[in-house]
Amino acid sequence: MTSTPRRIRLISVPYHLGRQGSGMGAGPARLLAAGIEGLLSSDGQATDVELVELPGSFEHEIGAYFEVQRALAGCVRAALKSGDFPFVLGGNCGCVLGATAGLGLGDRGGVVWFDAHGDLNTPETTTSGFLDGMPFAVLTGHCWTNLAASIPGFTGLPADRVLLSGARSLDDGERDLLDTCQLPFVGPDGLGGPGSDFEAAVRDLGTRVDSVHVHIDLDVIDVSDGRANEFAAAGGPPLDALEAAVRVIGDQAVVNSVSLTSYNPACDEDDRALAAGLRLATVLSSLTAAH
Ligand SMILES: [Mn+2]
Repeated sequence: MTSTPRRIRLISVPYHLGRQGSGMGAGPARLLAAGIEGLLSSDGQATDVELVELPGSFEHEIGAYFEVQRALAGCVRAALKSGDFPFVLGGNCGCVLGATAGLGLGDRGGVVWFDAHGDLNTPETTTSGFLDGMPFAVLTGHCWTNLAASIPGFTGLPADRVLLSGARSLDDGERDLLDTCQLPFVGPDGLGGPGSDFEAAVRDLGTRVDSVHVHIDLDVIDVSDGRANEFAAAGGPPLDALEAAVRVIGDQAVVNSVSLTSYNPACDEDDRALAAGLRLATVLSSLTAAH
């Protein structure tokens, strides 16, 4: 689908587990310093940068994690009101919660989620206690329901309106949840452009949704293409296949917003994950056309 590019609102969310600039929370600033804004503007598309900041001081990790999402939801809503396309540069995957809440996905909005992991743990299944191993389970209404409801505009999505893509590092509890709720899933080998399993899955998703939020956890890239964060995993898709998959979404669906998250510069000694992130950001920016 082609049409006029929209002005991009680059929303930087430099938080990880409620702490500013810590670990993956340093990712957005690194991507900005590497020139992501200029890159997105290079095809003549105007780009604005906005920073999400938490009011007050850090008290509780879980509370702050959701407070970041409440602030992000407000920024996304404001961007849409101005007619801009929300492009979230997030510390971690929790940003999908704030982004989709700000959009107000209603009855016909969906999410395409790229990640090496499932992010489908719950407080009952996690063995590590890692809160950012749970946001996909939160999005689909399986846990933290009170806190999720505190994000203005948040509604849990039924499993048939999401697509998990590229995941290969799933805990037993996450596999159980994936199976029980029959959440649509394409593994790393199925990613690609026209004719791929991924394209078929996006087309199928398109029968149930009118528009999608596209989320990329940068650790979806194979570790041989760069170490995006401390959870980087082997067995990922070739970068070309990943790029082709992101492009094919634009052929099959209206993209309402995007998020690129979970880049920890401290893990990326040779800056190759950074380069992959910038490459994927450019592909994501090609999905911003107004339909
Ligand atoms: Mn993730």
